[in-house]
Parts: sequence; structure tokens; C-alpha cells
Amino acid sequence: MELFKRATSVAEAIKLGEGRVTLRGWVYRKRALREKVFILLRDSTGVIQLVLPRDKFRVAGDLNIESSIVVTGVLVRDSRAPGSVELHVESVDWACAGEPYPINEDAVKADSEYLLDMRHLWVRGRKMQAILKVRHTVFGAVHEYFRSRGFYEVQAPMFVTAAVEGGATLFRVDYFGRHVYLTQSSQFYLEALIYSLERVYTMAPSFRAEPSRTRRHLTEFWHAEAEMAWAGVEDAVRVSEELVGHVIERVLGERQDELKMLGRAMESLERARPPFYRISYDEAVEILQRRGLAIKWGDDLGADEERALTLEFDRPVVLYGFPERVKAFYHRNDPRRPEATLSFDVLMPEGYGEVVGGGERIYDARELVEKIVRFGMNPEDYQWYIDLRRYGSVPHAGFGLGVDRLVMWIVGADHIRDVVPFPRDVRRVRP
Ligand code: NSS
Repeated sequence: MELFKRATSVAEAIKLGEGRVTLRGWVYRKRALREKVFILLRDSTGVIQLVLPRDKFRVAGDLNIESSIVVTGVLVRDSRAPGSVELHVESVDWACAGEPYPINEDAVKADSEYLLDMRHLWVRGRKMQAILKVRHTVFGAVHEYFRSRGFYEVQAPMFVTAAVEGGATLFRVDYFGRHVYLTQSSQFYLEALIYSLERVYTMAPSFRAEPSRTRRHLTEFWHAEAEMAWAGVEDAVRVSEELVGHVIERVLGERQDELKMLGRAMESLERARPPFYRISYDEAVEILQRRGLAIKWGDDLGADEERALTLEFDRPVVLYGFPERVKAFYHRNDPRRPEATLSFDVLMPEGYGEVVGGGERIYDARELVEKIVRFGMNPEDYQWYIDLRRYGSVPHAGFGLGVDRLVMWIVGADHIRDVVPFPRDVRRVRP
């Protein structure tokens, strides 16, 4: 184990540019000439070229892609090498030869699902590595934002007994002979916790039995949710756009190399600073009608509508004031206009669409029961949720951010699956 501890990271070695070091990692590419073997060595920080005289290291000739090795040698600057530094290897200290690596161009071409089946290996790839680093920064930035703004982090259960976002996408689980569900959102639990902590947030998986395969739906996704006592819809809008802006700023600060490698246009990210554009649902319907879409007031905006709308904007958009019937029952209706709700979505530009959904909650017990009944649901299923309104209710608001969707926009991915290491959708729960 001493041997492994002595190692220098690839990024550090490239920075050093000279001296004797031990490096450890995996064979990324290999090229054997008559006298020398060139190996690109990959670790979590980068790639560097190793040069091994062939006669000295017969083992090097046998190493397949992704074999693991530890080598010691001398760093030499060479403008032809990637990173302009290479390691002239003096000793191979350790090697674990891999079997022929199954991910190759032919296999990928032959089967469109191949890389998904091979996710347990594909996560090593440089593209996935860059995306995982962006995810890391995004998750850290979400916590950082909330904690620095006086929100307490809380945890909600994943086994629940009632729908938050409608019964159609509930996953039913056998719970010692009873039926319970996997949570669609932690919102109701956050609403309970504001009476203790006033401003709360959580980041956890949410589950939706989404029957269709789309570019932006998973059955299990990461959900960052916040809830605030003594707050209205405008407060929730402001916090959510600040949160999204903060996350993007952090990624721009920490992940330039990864964004470049992924070919993401930096300007789109730089433009995503709050305040975002604000358009009402009414205006959105007009814009869409002008573009020739068959939509009328009262219709929900689907992926096509959101796409058409966000192609018109170069910055994120806050869409507010949705009709009652397209939003979940808990949204407070606009007292000045009861057919509309005090709700909003944040949509990302370039056709990406919704990443945040939120709004003001009904805080009056009678109003809540009436709406539950009007929505054809059973108030008994929401007994404890209604209870919250019976003991010192306060105006409150909150929202949920789809973290994977935000990462998708940040890296410019075509599909949400591409930004999750082990994605789950209607057809896939493996690996
Ligand atoms: O259904 S939401 O619009 N709203 C809620 O769940 C609220 N209960 C949140 C709250 O106010 N606390 O979902 C919120 C976001 C949505 O904007 C998407 O970005 C994301 O969650 N979301 C998803 N991401 C990936 N896959 C699926 N299936 C998915 N569903 C929602």
C-alpha cells in the first residue's frame, strides 16, 4: 500500500513538468511501435503519455485498454505529448491486466442500447467523467446556496401514503402487505417542517412512474426542494432564480475545462444570471398561437410548447399564473383571478424547458378541503396535510428544482440519461 500512497496525480505531474514521480491509473490508449510503447494513462484528474522502451517492459505490450498500472519514471517536457509533458518510465511497479475491453466502436454501432447496458464501465469514459464532475459541483452549489441563505437542511421519507403530483405517476410498493408509494416530492413534509424551522430545503430522489420515454423524464430523479414560511409566490420565484443562477456561476467558476471538453457554449451559461425573463401564462399562450401552435387558454404546456417558447429566449424564463386545472391541487388560486393559480415554472432556454416548478400554497384549511374535493380526491387521504392548516397556519411558498434537468442544460446534453451515471426510465433499471 505504501507504493500507492506515494503516487502523484496526473494533473499534478503535468504541472510539475519535471522530476521523478510515481503515477497510477488506467490505460486509456495504447500505441506500440517497434522499440517503444506509448500509453495514455488516465486517472481522475487527467491523461498523460507514458513512454516505455519495449525490451525493458514486455508486460506493457500485453496490457489491454483499462488495465490498471502503477509506474515510476522521469517527467520530460515534450510539445508533441498531450499536456506537453510525458513520463519516461523506469519501472512498472504494479499492473493488473484487464481482459479485452468490451466498449469499442463496433459494439456501440451494432446496438443503440449498448452503452446503457455497459454503464458500469462507461462511467470511466472521459465524457462521463467530465459530466460527473459538473454534477459534483452542481450538488455542492445547491447545498451552499441554501445554507448561506438561512435555510435548514431537512430529510423527508421516501415511503409515503398519498400523491403530491397526481395519482397517475405513483409507484406502488408492497409494505408488509399494505400498499404505499414512493414519494413524488418531499413538498408536504417540507410544509410541515416550516412550522419548526421556517425556511427548509432538502435534496433527495423523487420517483415518478412516467410511462413514456422522453428526453427529459426519468422514473427516479434528484429533486432539490425548498419551502418558506411567511412567503408568497414572488419570494419563491426569487429564491429559485437565485439558486439556478448561483449553481451556474459555480460551474462556470470551477468547471471551465469540463465545459470546454463537452463543447458547451460558455456564453449561454454566462447569460443565465437573474433576474430571468418573466412572462405570464396568458402571454405564453399568445406567443405560441402566433407561432401557429394549436393551444388555447387552459391547456397545459407540453414539451413541444415549452420547446417552441424557450427557443425564443436566450435566457431562462419564469412562466407564472398557470390555470387551476393544469396545476396540482395544493396551489393557491389567485384571489384576483380565481381561474388562475399563484404558481410558476422556470424554463431553460434553447428549447430545454422546465427545470423548476413551484408557487404559493393554500394555507386556509377550508379552501384546501374544497379544492381537494373539487379535484375529485378524498380529503381523508390528506388528513395530516390539512391538519397543518389547523394550528397556526401561515402564508407559505416553495418550489422543486429537477437537478438532473439543470445539469442536462448546463452541459448541453440531448438526453437526461446522458447526465445520470445510472439512469432509470420506463425500460431500464439495470445496471
Ligand atoms: O412536478 S414538479 O413540477 N413540482 C413538484 O414536484 C413540486 N411538489 C415541487 C415543490 O414545489 N416542492 O417537479 C419539480 C421539478 C420539475 O420542474 C422538473 O425539473 C423535475 O422536478 N422533474 C423531473 N425530472 C426528471 N424526471 C422526471 N420524471 C421529473 N418530474 C419532475
